[in-house]
Amino acid sequence: MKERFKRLQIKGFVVGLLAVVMLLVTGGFEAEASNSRVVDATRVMPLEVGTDYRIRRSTVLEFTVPHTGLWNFFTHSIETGDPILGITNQLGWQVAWDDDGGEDFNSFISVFLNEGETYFIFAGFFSANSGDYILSVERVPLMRLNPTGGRQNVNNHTFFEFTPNTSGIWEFRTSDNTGNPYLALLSDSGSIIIQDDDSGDGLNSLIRHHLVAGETYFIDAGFFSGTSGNYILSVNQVAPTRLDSAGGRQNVNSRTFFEFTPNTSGVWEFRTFDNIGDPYLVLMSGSGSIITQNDDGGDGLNSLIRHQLVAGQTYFIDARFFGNTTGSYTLTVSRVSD
Ligand SMILES: [Ca+2]
Ligand SMILES: [Ca+2]
Ligand SMILES: [Ca+2]
Repeated sequence: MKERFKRLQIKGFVVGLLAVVMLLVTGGFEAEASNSRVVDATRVMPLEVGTDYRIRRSTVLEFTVPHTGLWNFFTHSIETGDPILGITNQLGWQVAWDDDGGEDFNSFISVFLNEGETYFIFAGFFSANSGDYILSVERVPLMRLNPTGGRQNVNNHTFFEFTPNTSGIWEFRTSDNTGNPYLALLSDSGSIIIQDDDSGDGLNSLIRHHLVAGETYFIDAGFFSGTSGNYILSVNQVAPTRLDSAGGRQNVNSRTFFEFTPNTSGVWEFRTFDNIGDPYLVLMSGSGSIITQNDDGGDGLNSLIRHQLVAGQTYFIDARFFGNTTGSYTLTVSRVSD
């Protein structure tokens, strides 16, 4: 297993290096579209959706992403040889690579890409310069979640698109699992907002986050480290815990969203103490944008936020722990003199 991993790592490096070198020399490699389009072998040719590319020599193709989402690059119909695929971005950094992720010796890459960005696809052969197979690309259809939330069965790695109908705290929870669920929440540009492995019951995942109505998010519903299984994904808006408008104290035993509408304008203090673990506080406006956040401004690992608040306006306090850690603490909210 270790030997195999080592071999894969070396192959991955070689694929990346080859792709960069081939980009530097740009051209001289031959790809032939099976739909008999004339190919200019002196250029990096574009890779297009809906076209099969017959690869007979190591080739670099240029792919400009037509829609944000999950894309599959895969080889099939091998006549001879052992396909390998690599993807590099415009800076030459390797994004993904694969040797035998498909059936038999075929390569299979599934990767989240953003609209308008350009990538270079290296289609080659393991320990050989030639062979004969077909390369194709397809967009994985995104499942659209109901804007009011709901339940979905997840039987394999699935990307959901979610545009909530109301702003607030939304919860993504897995249950009834076989295997080890893993969830990630992504922005519409594909960057990870937050991810979680086991914050739910047992191996289940649980994410709570403030989402904005009308904005698009992606949920990467998968399994830990490429394992498989199935589970139910539940998406619900959850009511934040309401703090007294005059302040007070609260026990925090897991990540909690508080809603706070101060009764007087002025500087308010949010302070953690009696901590187990590493508290982390985030103060947000009523629309969910971050006003300020603090990790260790209090005693030891405790958090401390002082900020000018306006009477009658709603704020959220995301009372959590550093990173994905857990613990408990007491949170006090009080008006302090200027
Ligand atoms: Ca292969
Ligand atoms: Ca898990
Ligand atoms: Ca801290």
